[in-house]
Amino acid sequence: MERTLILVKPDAMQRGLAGEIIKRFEQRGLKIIGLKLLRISRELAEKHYAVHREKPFFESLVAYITAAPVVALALEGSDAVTAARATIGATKPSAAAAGSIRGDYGLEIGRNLVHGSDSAENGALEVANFFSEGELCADWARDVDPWVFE
Ligand code: IDP
Ligand code: MG
Repeated sequence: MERTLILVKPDAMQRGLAGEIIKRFEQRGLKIIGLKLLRISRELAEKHYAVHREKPFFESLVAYITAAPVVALALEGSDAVTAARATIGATKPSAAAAGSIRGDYGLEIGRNLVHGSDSAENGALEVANFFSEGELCADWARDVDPWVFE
């Protein structure tokens, strides 16, 4: 089972889309093992987006992700990273497939509504950056699991 960190970004929070976005991952069958509302600090934003530190959009990205609270979700499932990124859609919302979150609700790259980890390794690291072990319900079994996971 893989883990992935999902963030409902500040623009989605301001637009009242948190429930709609969470619903899509839940309906897909991914298991919620962590869920909280938080205001991302500058320190956490710089750590989370460290790979983009040298990019020209880094400062605006940090300002964006710290501008309002976010909902952080830790999800678990088979191929969770790939499945979640398909549900999220392409980075540039104007080019994202209709039916994806970004393709249904977004237009611009700097307002793309949601984050999802890009590899299993980063999924595990990012979940650990946002959640302490005590905040996760890592071992609950759903009655439906045998009907979602083969
Ligand atoms: P991802 O969120 O689809 O994984 P990344 O390339 O990892 O995309 O970029 C992280 C975030 O940085 C994007 O989701 C977006 O919010 C922002 N971003 C990426 N490229 C640009 C850009 O060219 N201009 C402004 N913001 C950008
Ligand atoms: Mg990324």
